[in-house]
Amino acid sequence: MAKTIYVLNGPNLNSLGVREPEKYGHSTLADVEKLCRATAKRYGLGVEFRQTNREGEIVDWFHEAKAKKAAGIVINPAGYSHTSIAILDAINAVAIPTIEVHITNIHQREEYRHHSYISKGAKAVICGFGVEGYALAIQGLASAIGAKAKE
Ligand code: CA2
Repeated sequence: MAKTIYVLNGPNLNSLGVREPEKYGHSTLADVEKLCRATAKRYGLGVEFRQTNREGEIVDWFHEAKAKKAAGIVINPAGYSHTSIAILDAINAVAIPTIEVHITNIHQREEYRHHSYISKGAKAVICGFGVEGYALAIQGLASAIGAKAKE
């Protein structure tokens, strides 16, 4: 059976491509989902793609991913990156390789965005490549879990 990865998106990312395109670009979250599915397919991976505005729901999804034996997780925790010890605890609790993605380069932005609690538990962090960062995260995750690209 095909391995599955979870792609989790935090608060306000439902506005992607609709508001503040000068900051976050013109791709919508539906476009990001298509990009993730197409990238994962190249490695024979299935995708569970989710977005929520609720912190606890993200924590629940980590435990669901564990219960369903997900092979990896890509997460853009959005604003919770800078506040959430609960999501960091969930990453550590489930011990599934997790890649943190940010569309923007958070280090070029306001001081309060420079620190992410999530990074401490993430296998790798990608930021500043726009939504292409999701595809890069899936490629890196595929390599880390030994999923080979199909010809
Ligand atoms: O660069 C990223 O991907 C962020 O995770 C985006 C978060 C921000 O809080 C992080 O510091 C960096 C914000 C997500 C909100 O997304 C919006 C998209 C379009 C319009 C408004 C918000």
